[in-house]
Amino acid sequence: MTDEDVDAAVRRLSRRGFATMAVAAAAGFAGYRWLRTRPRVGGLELPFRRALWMNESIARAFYSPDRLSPLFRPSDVTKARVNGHLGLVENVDANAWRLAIEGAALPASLTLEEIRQLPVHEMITELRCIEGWSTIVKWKGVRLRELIARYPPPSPVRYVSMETPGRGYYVGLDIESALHPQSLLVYEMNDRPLDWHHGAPLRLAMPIKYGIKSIKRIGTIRYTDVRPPDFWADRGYDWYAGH
Ligand SMILES: Nc1nc2c(c(=O)[nH]1)N[C@H]1C(S)=C(S)[C@@H](COP(=O)(O)O)O[C@H]1N2
Ligand SMILES: [Mo]
Repeated sequence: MTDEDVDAAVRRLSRRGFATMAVAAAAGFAGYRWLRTRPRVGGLELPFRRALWMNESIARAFYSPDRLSPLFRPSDVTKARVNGHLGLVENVDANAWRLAIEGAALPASLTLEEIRQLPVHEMITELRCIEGWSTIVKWKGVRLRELIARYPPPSPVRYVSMETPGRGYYVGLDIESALHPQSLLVYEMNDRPLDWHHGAPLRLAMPIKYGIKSIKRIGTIRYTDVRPPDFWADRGYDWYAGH
């Protein structure tokens, strides 16, 4: 698919979006009341949830492992910002921590040292929060696809889920996005080891998706064929969350 095809498709969609708005406006308050009384799926009325599902199918059709999130220069790096402490703890003992990989052909429990032995990848990318702000961050770690290749599932799977120890925060990822070359398991941020606010000892950085998916303090990675629940999707946000 060329950029022109994408542009044309987006134009068609925004026309369709405009038409929907016009109908909604004409329907007025009755329509609004109808919408608000629809059954809810994941904290969201069904018609809205359907719109997110449609967005997802379009985003997935346009997905390509070659489509990279923009890269930045070291001088572009901004002051880090902290957002969200769900599932985090202040006193992290990196020596006691393990990364569990569940659903793998051979179950694995890795130390931080073992993860640091894997091929290192660095990138300077944008962390975009759905709240509307963004930062430019230098990340260092190992590609998720490298870890998946070394500890693969027994047969191909459609999803990967990740959660903090204790499951205070959890995300669900489609396998295509998990295998994207810019999906990185990170142990250093802006040339320093991660601190606990940013998810020590290991977090995800996934610039092809909104910040909600970049889970901090990963405890478990699990392969599954069933779409995994996701903390913010359970509270009304988009499950796919690509941008
Ligand atoms: N464990 C955990 N991971 C999390 C969150 C959280 O609350 N808990 N918040 C998410 C959100 S909404 C964003 S925008 C990013 C922010 O990452 P930062 O604090 O390193 O800027 O982390 C994501 N990962
Ligand atoms: Mo966010």
